[in-house]
Amino acid sequence: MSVRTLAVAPGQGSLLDQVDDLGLRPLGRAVTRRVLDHGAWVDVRPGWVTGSRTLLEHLLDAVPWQAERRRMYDRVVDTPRLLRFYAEHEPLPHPLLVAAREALDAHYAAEPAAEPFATAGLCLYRDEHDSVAWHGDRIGRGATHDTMVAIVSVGAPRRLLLRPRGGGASLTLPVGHGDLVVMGGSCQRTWEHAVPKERHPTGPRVSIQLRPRGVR
Ligand SMILES: O=C(O)CCC(=O)C(=O)O
Repeated sequence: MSVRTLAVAPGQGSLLDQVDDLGLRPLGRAVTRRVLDHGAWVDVRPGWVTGSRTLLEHLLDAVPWQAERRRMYDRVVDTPRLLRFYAEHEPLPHPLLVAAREALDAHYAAEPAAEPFATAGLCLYRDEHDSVAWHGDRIGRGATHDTMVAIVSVGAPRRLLLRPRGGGASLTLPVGHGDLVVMGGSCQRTWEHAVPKERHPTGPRVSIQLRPRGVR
């Protein structure tokens, strides 16, 4: 599916997106952790990818985006975003994603639930109408074991919401322009996350989710 019509409007990126070369800033102490209830945690590293507008434009063009269809009652409908899943050992669509995966493996090597990040799920939110509903990544081991899911965002900022699975106040993380969020501990089974639709016009955002083997 071509998404060439989603070209990024001039001035749409942040200033940093436009002036910096494509690259990765250090992780280290720039990563801040928020400890959540029930053994979950979330790490944030704003602006991890520099020059992320270049990466956005490349991914919009080079990734063979696919629409996914879901049954809803008696109808089959398109899910409101485009997707492409890269299995373990499948070449990734840009070398920066390989560098990001290696940097994350090194940074999180000492975590109790450390495992190499193996797969990459890419999602394209074309505009403010695209979204993903509340869910945890509970296909596979995320349903029973602590794990980590790293999300790198390029393009227009959206809101990533997290809430305890049984209900409770949600927290909101802005994600776009090269930001990194890592959900860890029990987050996939005790918390849910969502990217809601927005009311105001929003440009494209690509979310790159890196997961260990057997987590989806
Ligand atoms: O857009 C995001 O960053 C979240 C995507 C997500 O939760 C998923 O695809 O499972």
